[in-house]
Amino acid sequence: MHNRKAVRLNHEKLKFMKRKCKFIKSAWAPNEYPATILPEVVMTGRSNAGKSSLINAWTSSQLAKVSSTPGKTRLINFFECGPYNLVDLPGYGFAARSGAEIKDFQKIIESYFSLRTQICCLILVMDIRRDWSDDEELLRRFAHSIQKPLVVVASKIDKLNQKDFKMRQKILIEQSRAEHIYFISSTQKKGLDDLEDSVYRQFVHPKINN
Ligand SMILES: Nc1nc2c(ncn2[C@@H]2O[C@H](COP(=O)(O)OP(=O)(O)OP(=O)(O)O)[C@@H](O)[C@H]2O)c(=O)[nH]1
Ligand SMILES: [Mg+2]
Repeated sequence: MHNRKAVRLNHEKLKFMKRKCKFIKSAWAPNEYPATILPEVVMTGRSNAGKSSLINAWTSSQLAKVSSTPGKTRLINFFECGPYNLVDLPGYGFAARSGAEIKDFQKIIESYFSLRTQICCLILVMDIRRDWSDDEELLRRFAHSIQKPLVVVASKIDKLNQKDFKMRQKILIEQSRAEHIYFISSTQKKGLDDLEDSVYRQFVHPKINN
């Protein structure tokens, strides 16, 4: 059992340490992964969903490359964020990629998930305006099969007015059946503190203390 005060103090310390977030490296093959055993919080989701933007908002930096053209992130990018790493993956569902390229991406992502034992949770980023699709369902089942918690993050809430936001929020909660779901805007830095706080307390901290 964790002492609540200790967790809180630890998290205050984390917030301080977060200022020192840094890019570690990009990797493709497993032998290129950084040699660290820090717990890893992994961003997954469709291309253009806002994974890299979330990393930038999370780390208050411009460390991750962002683009309005889908398919910007092409390697596995590792960022050190105090006592844990944030990992940015290439997105799926990007139609302009060739069949061979899609297979290559699947292979590197599968290798990462099967070899990286310190993964503490998967964050599934999706645009709040999109419906839960077969791809998201596959990812949900996959996370379950490798026994990793899945946190759904609906991004770009700044694109909706209050009425549409409420409607989409309700729909996504129903469609995803997610135990953990957050609604954020990376550009307006909304909902981030709550997300980081929960991910840290529920998934990172227990792993550090194991
Ligand atoms: N308005 C708004 N735009 C956002 C937000 N998050 C991301 N975007 C925009 O969405 C586009 C895609 O963002 P990225 O962060 O590059 O998306 P990604 O999921 O990393 O995409 P890939 O690297 O292709 O997998 C960019 O034009 C971002 O500026 C947000 O919260 N609000
Ligand atoms: Mg990206």
